[in-house]
This record gives sequence, C-alpha cells and structure tokens, in this order.
Amino acid sequence: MMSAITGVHAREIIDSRGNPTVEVDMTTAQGTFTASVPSGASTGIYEAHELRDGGKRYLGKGCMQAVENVNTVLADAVMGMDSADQRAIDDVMLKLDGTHNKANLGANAILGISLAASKAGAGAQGIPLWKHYAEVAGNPIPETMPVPCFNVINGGDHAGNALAFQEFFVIPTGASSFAESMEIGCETFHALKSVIKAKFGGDATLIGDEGGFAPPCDVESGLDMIMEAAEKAGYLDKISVGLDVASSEFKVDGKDQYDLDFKSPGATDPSMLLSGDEMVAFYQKLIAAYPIVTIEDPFDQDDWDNWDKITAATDIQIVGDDLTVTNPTKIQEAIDRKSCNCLLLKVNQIGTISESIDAVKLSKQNGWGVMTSHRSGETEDNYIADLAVGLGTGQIKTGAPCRGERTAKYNQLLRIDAQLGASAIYPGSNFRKTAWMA
Ligand code: 2PG
Ligand code: MG
Repeated sequence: MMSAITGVHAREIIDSRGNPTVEVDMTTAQGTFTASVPSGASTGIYEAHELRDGGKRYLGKGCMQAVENVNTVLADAVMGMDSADQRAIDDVMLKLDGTHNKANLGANAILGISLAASKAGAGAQGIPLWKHYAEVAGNPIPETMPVPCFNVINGGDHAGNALAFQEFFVIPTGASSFAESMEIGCETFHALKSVIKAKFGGDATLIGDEGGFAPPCDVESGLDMIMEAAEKAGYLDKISVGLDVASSEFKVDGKDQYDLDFKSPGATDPSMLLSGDEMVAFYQKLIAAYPIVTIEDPFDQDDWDNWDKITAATDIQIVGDDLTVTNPTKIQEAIDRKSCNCLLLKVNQIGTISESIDAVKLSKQNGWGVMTSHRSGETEDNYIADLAVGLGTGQIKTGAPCRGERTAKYNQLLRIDAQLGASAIYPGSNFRKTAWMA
C-alpha cells in the first residue's frame, strides 16, 4: 500500500541529560508521525557520526545543522516516497550522504527520518509498530517478548561515584511472563534502595543517568548488594545478574592495562591497574561467585585478542557494544574471530533502521544473542520496545524501572505484552536463543 510522504520537519528537543537532540515529524495522508534520536556518553569510536554544531551554544552540542539537513536536502530526497518502503528511504539517504559513517549529513539527521518513516509506515498500514518492524525484516508476526535487563546500579561515565564498571543488571530469567518480570525488577529495585540506605545512608540512593542507584561501592560489593536485595524481595531463585563493563572508557592508552580507579582524583591506586589476563581472571572469579549470565564490553573496542580469550574461556553471553557498533562489517569480524556471541543493538550507532535489521539478521543467523538497547541520553520516544518485539531479539536493556525516559520503554512493552495476550512468549533463561525467523 502506497502512502506518500508529504511533509518532513525537524526541530531540536532536549534529551534526558539536558542536551539537544533531533526530533522529526513525518506527514502522510494518515497524519503526522514523530520520532526522536538518542545519544550516548560512553560512545564507541567506530559509531556513525553524530553531527553537533560546536561553539558556545549548548556547550557545543547544538543540533541545528542536523535539523537543517533534515529540513532541506534529506526532506527533498524522501518527499513523495512510500513511507512503508523503509529500505528505499534509507538507501536514498545513504547515497545522498555518501560517506561510510554518515559524517556528511549526520547519523542523527538520517536516523530521525528513518525512525519517523518506520512509524509512518506502520500508520500507513494501520498496524502496530512492532508488527511493521517484523514485516520490514521479513519476519512472521512475532510473539516473543524480550527479557528485560534492569540496570539497577550505575557507574562508569553514567554516575558520579568511583565505580569503574558502568552497569549492573537484575535479569528476571525465572519469571514466567513479561508482566511478572516487571514486578520482579521493580520490587528488587525498591529492596536495593533499602539495602543501600541501610549501608551508606540516604545520600547513596541518588540515581545515575539510567535511573539506577550510584552508591560508593566496588564491583563485588555492588553485586553483593544486588543479591541481598533479590533475597529480601523473595526473588533469589528468579533472577540472574549481568554487567556492562564499558571498559573502553578505562583502558590505559598504549598499555595492556585497565584502570579500575579511573574516576578517582589524583594518582591511581596501583592495585587497581589490571592487565588483560588479570581482567579475564577477575571475570572468571565473578562468574563463579554470582549468577552472572551476560557481560558486555569486557574489553576495549580495539583489544580484540582479549575479547577472543574471554569468549573462549566462558559459556556465558559476551556482548559486543563498542566492539561491534551495530555495524555488519564489525559484526562479521567478531563472528569470524569468535570475539563475542551477542550483539548490542543500538540504532544510532549505525544510523538507519534497515542497516540495524541487517546487523540483527547477521548476528542471529550466526547463532548470537541480540540485546536491544537504549542510550544513556534518551527521550520519551519508545520505539525500541517495538523493535525488540518486531525483531524477536529476546533481550532488552533500557535502564532501571525509574525515570520517565526509561519507563517509557518498559511501559510500551507492557502494552505490547497485553496486545499479544495469551500468545505472548517470555523466553526467560532462553533469552540468547530466540531464532531469526525470516
Ligand atoms: C552502553 C550505553 C547504554 P551509552 O554503553 O551500553 O547503556 O551507554 O549510551 O552512554 O553508550
Ligand atoms: Mg555498553
């Protein structure tokens, strides 16, 4: 069904960290469809180019040039096209940009249109966005909900505490439905608040960029508090845990060293400088001591040899984020080397829905898991919930069940779960194995 694009208009809006980002309205005969673009803090160096204005305005983070690119060249190029033909729209924009990383027009400009087009395409057919994503990918109507990874302790670049590791997940692998996984996540989150308060006082229950607590703990005491909270909430047998180390942020340049003290002012405590082999040993110790089922970015984005080592050394899921940047070329390299076994899916790392689908397909066809992901800088837009269901990724991380830009996604998943009704499948501990159907 043809539903021609009759209008495209972009503006700057503000993200969850108080930085500007791009929002795009796309108009067709069915109405106006709006989408907005997220932004990372611990960004990988190989991500597609996010176009920022520089200068004084908004500390250099203005998006007026990206907005201008949407409103002029990009709008001209997609005007009159069928909003439901995602691939054709994305291809036209890729061609117009002409660079390998969207440095010319900006991945934030291109993604704004790509996302708005996906919503307009769903609208054109009168179907929910998750069904449209399945159609665009060539999948049958999906029924698999993602297992949520709740980031309940924030560290790294997302919080002001001294904790080096960026994210600590509670994962309700033992729930029997998505709705039950939300109950488990929320109740454990509240229990964790009281555990932290009892230990460190109320100041330590302040939250980081993704809505998780940011207490003055180290990796092991953070995991201990999560286990204590799960026990208190009565869910010890229903949860697993996971980590996003985001270690590219604390790799020591030019040395085989990771600085777990990188946020402390002054000289690094030498006992907190670990070599690659010491990091592998540390991960193995953690995997033995806690019910860890997934570790993301255990090594720096260029430290391929250590990635290969940790993936060979364990059965748990090893997730590529900065390593793979949702880019099929990087993913293929990681598949060939067996450097990791799960893709972190972030649409703004690559910049279009079509290329994101290619990345998921390549990963799934090679037996990887796929975890759909938000960014640390988010908006109220909730399309990643639909994407996770439409592409059957089986896993999602979108922060703690706290702060509106995080709960927007979880709440959309609750709605989709209700739409699916009795046919909804919750993969639980099988979250790595959801099949690519197309
Ligand atoms: C990550 C993300 C999202 P950022 O590292 O996985 O949690 O953080 O958006 O800052 O890159
Ligand atoms: Mg990450």
